[in-house]
Amino acid sequence: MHIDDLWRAARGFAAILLAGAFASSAYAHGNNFSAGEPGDPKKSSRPILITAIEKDGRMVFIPHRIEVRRGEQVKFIIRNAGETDHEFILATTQENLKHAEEMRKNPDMEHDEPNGKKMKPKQTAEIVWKFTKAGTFEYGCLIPGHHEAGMHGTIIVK
Ligand SMILES: [Cu+2]
Repeated sequence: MHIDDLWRAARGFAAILLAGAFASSAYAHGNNFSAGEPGDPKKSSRPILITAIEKDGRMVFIPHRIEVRRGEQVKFIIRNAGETDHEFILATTQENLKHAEEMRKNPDMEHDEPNGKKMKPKQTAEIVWKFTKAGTFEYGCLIPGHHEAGMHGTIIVK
């Protein structure tokens, strides 16, 4: 191989590394939520009340299905009306299942993020969220056993 070709290859490789570094830093800064983006609390939003509760041997969110318009800003007001801790994590079903798997290994993982809150019994949490992408998303409780017990809901963004 000629020395010029080696240089060209080396430059190409450096460009790939640089692109990768930018991509991973965007992810680390949390700009990469699957269900849209954190909302602006100063702007108006549609309030949606959600109750987390244990019921008839199951664990549920009421309601368990919500429809949102694409671009709409929503304020989730989530009340834990149950007798044990619950969480509300907004993502895709696939991400929530993967996250639930991680929590089985590390059950004391705490959540206080733009897309997820943990509530003790009788506590209420709020999440202001802007649904920028069309699709089907999920809110789930990832405390071990809860998702399996029924604690997840569907959000349809049209
Ligand atoms: Cu729960």
